[in-house]
Amino acid sequence: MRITDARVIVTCPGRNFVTLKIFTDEGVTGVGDATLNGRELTVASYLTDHVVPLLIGRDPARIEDTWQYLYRGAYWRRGPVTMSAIAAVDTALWDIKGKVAGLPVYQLLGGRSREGVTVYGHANAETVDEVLEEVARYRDLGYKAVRVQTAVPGLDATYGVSKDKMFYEPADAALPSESAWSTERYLDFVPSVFARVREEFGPDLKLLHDVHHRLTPIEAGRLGHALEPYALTWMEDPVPAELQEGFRLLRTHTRTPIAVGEVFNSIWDCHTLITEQLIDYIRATVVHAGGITHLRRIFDLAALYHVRSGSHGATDLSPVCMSAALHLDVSIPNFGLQEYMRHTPETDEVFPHGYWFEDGYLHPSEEPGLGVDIDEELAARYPYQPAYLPVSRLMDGTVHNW
Ligand code: EZ4
Ligand code: CO
Repeated sequence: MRITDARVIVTCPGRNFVTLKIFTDEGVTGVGDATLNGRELTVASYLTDHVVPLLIGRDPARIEDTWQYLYRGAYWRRGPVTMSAIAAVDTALWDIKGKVAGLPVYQLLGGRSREGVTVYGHANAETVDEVLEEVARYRDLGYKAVRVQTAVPGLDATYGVSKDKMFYEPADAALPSESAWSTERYLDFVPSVFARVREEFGPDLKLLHDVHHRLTPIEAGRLGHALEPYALTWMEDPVPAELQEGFRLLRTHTRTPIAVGEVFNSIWDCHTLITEQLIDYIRATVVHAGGITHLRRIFDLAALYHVRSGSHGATDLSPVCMSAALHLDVSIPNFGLQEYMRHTPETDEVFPHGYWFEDGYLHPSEEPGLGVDIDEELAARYPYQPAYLPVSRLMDGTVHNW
């Protein structure tokens, strides 16, 4: 079997997505997600201009060889653009392999390790009273785990708080919007939110919170310590993670579990975090971390050090990425949790998929391959629209981490 063509499809059914579709001489096709929120067209160009010409004529069965060819062959290693492009190719090739074998991809990865994939939803609101209602809504839908984010009194906009409750979309402006940040107000307020939520919902519901890279290690240590009575499942991205050694300081100050890695693109971004047991959950994803092949390598390393998976699953990761993630989630031994932000009906229509939600669990499709496709005709009706993520500034105007 040979690859005959590969198309890069950019579409905006409510938000932008970049998708690679690979075609073969035997009519079997495969899809891969290549969406990099706010920088979408760079990956589209990387694929169209520099990767698609290398795919034509290759044997689609050689997944590992193609991965190494694109990674080593570029000479310039790692980075979100390169690794998202490689991820798209890798994901599409796993899809093809599954279809050729007549098996869902999770069977090729070793088969099921669990009955379903535990997912968490996002309860968010302006006030604590409202957020209690949101948490109740997720609990009533069957969710076993809920991320809780609220507005902070005195701040105009806070990460994770959305107008449309089910479809949070931070990339919302043709040019980046800006918001003001105060660490003092945030640290003062957040523990009181979790005190109320834990009191209302009891010990069983898993609670999570995303700090979104806003703190220093010692500030994060203080927050984690203050949250210990409320037994969070994780505190996410407490500090920017370029300085992996920085987590040693944070780790000595709190027993609140830590989840990091949604912006990581390779095993080298997290090898110190994992091998020194500085984190508890690794949040790398299929689309941004080199596809199923490389993400499985990260999860296997993590398994040796008691680190579990907690893959990113925001709306900017397409249903193609979610489909691929679920095949990994259901098969690996060290699965932890999977983030699940629902897509809009327009997005779901452009990407017909076979995964489904029931009673707090997502289930991968049983169809051969990944069980997802892109409707190219429908996709063409939603042209690309520039959309940027916001920028955050301190009260004195200094650029901070969004
Ligand atoms: O801000 O995916 O945990 N989820 C997140 C997301 C990220 C977006 C950025 O594109 O932090 O909401
Ligand atoms: Co996050």
